[in-house]
Amino acid sequence: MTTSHDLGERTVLVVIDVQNGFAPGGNLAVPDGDAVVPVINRLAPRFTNVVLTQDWHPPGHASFASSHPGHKPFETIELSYGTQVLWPDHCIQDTNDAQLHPDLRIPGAQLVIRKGFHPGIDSYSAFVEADRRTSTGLAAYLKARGIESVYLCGLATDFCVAWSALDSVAAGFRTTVIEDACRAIDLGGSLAEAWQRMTAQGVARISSADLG
Ligand code: VGL
Ligand code: ZN
Repeated sequence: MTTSHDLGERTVLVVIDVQNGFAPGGNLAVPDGDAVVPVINRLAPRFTNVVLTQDWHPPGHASFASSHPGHKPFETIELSYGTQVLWPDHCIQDTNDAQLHPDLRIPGAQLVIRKGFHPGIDSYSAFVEADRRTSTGLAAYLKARGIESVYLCGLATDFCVAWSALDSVAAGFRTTVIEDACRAIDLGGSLAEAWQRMTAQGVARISSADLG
């Protein structure tokens, strides 16, 4: 890609859910999830603005299979707001599983946005929760700071990164996903589907090498 990338004041890097729970040994381990850490550690200092997200569920959260007797992780069910994939218990507030990965080094990160804390609503997106109404406040925060362009990386490409990217476009930000700084869960073709949807909505797909 020959486009030039301005990583300055009007741009933010949003680092999605780089937490123990999504790394090897975590409760919802993403294959090779910890491989994003060194890539993101190199990228982050190049951006003027960096924001992190943290999946932050209360015990008994509606997205947990354990909250729905007779259901198992990775099945889907219908909740009031639509279809929900059921997950193993993960990223429970204030547990080790919910902590940011210990090797993540982003001292300059300006905001940690926690999501998924409403007991009955999941939130893959950093912007709008799964009921598609409840805002996390992130778009308003970024707009208040004059941000126009959002770069995304982290875990997992096909869930929290993709949903965040789609909502970023919908909120009016120029939106780019840094593919090699992400890893996917890939449930039943979800990764290919996520890229199709992102590309169709105008999300740019780059590699960290494209940033020069
Ligand atoms: C995520 C499933 C459940 C993610 C979070 O970070 O992609 N996926 N909670
Ligand atoms: Zn979650």
